[in-house]
Amino acid sequence: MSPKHQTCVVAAAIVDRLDRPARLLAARRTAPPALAGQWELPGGKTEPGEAPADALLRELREELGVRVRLGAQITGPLDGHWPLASALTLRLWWAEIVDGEPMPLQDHDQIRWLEAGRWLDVAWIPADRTAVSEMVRRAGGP
Ligand code: DCP
Repeated sequence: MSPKHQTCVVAAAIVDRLDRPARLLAARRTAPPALAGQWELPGGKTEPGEAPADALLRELREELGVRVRLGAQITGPLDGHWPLASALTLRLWWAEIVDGEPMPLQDHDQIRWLEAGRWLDVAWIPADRTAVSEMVRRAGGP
């Protein structure tokens, strides 16, 4: 399989504004049982042949009903990716909503805007907690 056909997981740190993020969107998963009730940065897997950024735009449209503009990638320690519990890794981007009001349409039963200083206030999936902690640290935030 060529690398471009390899599945990766993509997700977005959706914030109120890319140039000065204050609020961060968290979404609570409904499945699988091991992850249900935990919060994540919304996203999902790329489909065969799909570019990661395109997959992310599709997932956010399907799961939350929004169209977003992607900002910079938020780089993790594994060649820019973040480790997941599975063999897959996560690629993460900053994003800002350009159309639509986010709603939990599939895979989630709740979404929540976390105010500045409260980005760690939900029960994040451990991989996401690592990334969000690092985002807060890099921003010099609380
Ligand atoms: N994941 C994560 N943190 C995120 C997004 C995803 O830890 N911010 C993990 C959870 C899953 C895996 O990545 O173990 C794949 O994510 P999804 O189940 O959301 O992806 P899909 O919905 O695309 O998968 P499928 O097509 O298998 O339903």
